[in-house]
Amino acid sequence: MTQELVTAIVEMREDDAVAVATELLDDGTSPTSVLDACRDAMDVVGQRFETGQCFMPEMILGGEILGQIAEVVKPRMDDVEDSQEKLGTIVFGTVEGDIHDIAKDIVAFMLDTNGFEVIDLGVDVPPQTFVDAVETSGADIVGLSGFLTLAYDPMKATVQALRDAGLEDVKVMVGGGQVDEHIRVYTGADAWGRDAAAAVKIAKSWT
Ligand code: B12
Repeated sequence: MTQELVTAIVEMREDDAVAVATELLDDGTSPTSVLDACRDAMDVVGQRFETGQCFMPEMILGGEILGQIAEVVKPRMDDVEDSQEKLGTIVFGTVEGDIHDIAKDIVAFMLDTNGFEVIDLGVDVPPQTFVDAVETSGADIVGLSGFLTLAYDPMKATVQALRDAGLEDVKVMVGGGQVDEHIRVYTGADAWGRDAAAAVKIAKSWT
C-alpha cells in the first residue's frame, strides 16, 4: 500500500495521498516507512522536473501534499518522547540560498519532541545569523539543512563562520537532499544524517 501512496503523490491526487497516508498509519505502518514512500515519490517528481516532464507548479503542489502528510505523520512518530528535562539546545535552519523547508520542519519537530530545545531560524539563513544565534543562546549543536547543490558552499561557509567566531566546541550536522559523507567532509561538518531519526541519534550521541 506504500506504493499506492507513492502513486497518489506522483499523480498529484492531493486528497487521496493524504487519505492513503492516514490509512497506512492507522493500519500500523511506521511513520518512517510513510516518510520513505514520500521521499520515493518526491524523487520521481524531482526527476520529472529535471527532465522537463513537469514544471514548477507540480513541484509546488508536490511540496504542499508533502507538507500535509508531514502534519499527519509528525504526531505519530514512534520515538516521540515527552521529555521534561532538555538535553541541549540546537540551532537549526536551511542554509543561505535554499528555501526547502518541509524536511527541515520534520527534523526540527523530531529533535524537539526528543528533548532538545530547537531554535529554528527558518530558510535562506546567512552564516552570520547562525553564529549570532549560537552566541545568544549558548547552543551546543547546529543543524544545517539544504537540498540544492548550491547549498553546499553556504554550509561550508557557515561551518567556517562558526569556527572563525571561536565556536570550535559547537558540533555541526548537515543533511537534506544529496548530502552524504562526501559533502560532510567538504563542508567541514562533524556529522551528516539521512533522515530525522538519524538527526536525533547524532544529537543524542553529542549530549
Ligand atoms: C518539494 C520541492 C521543492 C519545493 C519546496 C517546498 C518546501 N517548502 O520545502 C519548491 C517548489 C518550493 C522547490 C523549489 C526549488 N527547487 Co526543489 N525540490 C522539491 C523536491 C521535489 C522534494 C524535496 C522534499 O521536500 N523532499 C521530502 C523530504 C521530507 O524528504 P527527505 O529528503 O527524505 O527528508 C529527510 C532528509 O532530507 C533529512 N534532512 C533534511 N535536513 C536535514 C538536516 C540535518 C542536519 C539532518 C541530519 C537531516 C536532514 O531529514 C528529512 C526528514 O526525514 C526535490 C526533489 C527531491 N528528490 O528531493 C526538489 C529539488 C531539491 N529541487 C530542485 C530545484 C532545482 C529547485 C529550484 C531551484 C527550482 C527553480 N528552478 O526555481 C527551487 C529552489 C529555490 C531555492 N532557492 O531553494 C532540485 C535541486 C537540484 C540540485 N542538485 O541542486 C531537486 C533535487 C529537484 C530535481 N531533481 O531537479 N522545490
